[in-house]
Amino acid sequence: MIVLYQFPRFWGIPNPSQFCVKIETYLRLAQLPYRTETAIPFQAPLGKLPFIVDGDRKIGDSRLIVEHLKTTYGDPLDNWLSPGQKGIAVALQRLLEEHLYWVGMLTRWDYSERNWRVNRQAIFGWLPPVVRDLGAFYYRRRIKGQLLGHGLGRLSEEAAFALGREDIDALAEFLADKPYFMGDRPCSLDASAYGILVNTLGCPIESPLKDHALTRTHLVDYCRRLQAECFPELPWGTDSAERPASGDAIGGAVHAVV
Ligand SMILES: N[C@@H](CCC(=O)N[C@@H](CS)C(=O)NCC(=O)O)C(=O)O
Repeated sequence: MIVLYQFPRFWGIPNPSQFCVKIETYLRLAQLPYRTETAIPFQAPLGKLPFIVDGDRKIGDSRLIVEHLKTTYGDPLDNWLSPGQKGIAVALQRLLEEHLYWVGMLTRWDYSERNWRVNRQAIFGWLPPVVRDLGAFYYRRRIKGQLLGHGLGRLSEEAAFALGREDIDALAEFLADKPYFMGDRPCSLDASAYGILVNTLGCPIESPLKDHALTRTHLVDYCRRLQAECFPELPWGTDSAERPASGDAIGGAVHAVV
């Protein structure tokens, strides 16, 4: 069985990591049985979560994981897209994962001390005290360095959030009144979009980015619908800055498709 290694659930959403939500959503949309294990990035083959173990293969990076799943188990999510639609889906995925994601990282790791405390509790709170404190110190410095490397961390907060609002508006306009990003059926882009968006507008990290996303109500409805379809065990709107989500908070859980 596929084993998905990720942070524990928190905040009433599938995961505080956007890319972990993406892979768990993909597995559920594609109806692939899997189980989860908690992990820290240090254990991952590429130093980042999520990663999966499938038989004798250990694979990191959500894009490579999806590629492996498609090659090994078929491509029920994207096989109906035309080449042009596939191109648009890749472009939007890059907007989400390579740009909007970083605006979200800014809100968690560098924007306000209150958000940092909330983020710290979600990402490191489940670890033993010494590992927790060292991990939080090390990774905060590391992520701030990544933000500088990306370039977004060099902008004023005002400029960075203006770019983030543009991303949100582009997504909202493209989604319009469709149930899923590419039409009437979900595709792998929806796994990515839900992962980033629910971690923007559905978690207790407060920022001008979240405030703006909440004004695009059909994006909120979209996240609510995806969560109800893919994670019915997580009722919408029960997010809390303090407590893990119900279900497999720490340890492993099996999700079998029947
Ligand atoms: N491109 C990677 C990004 C994964 C990623 O950035 N994961 C974060 C958690 S959301 C992480 O583990 N960061 C730790 C680090 O960068 O040191 C993917 O698609 O999987």
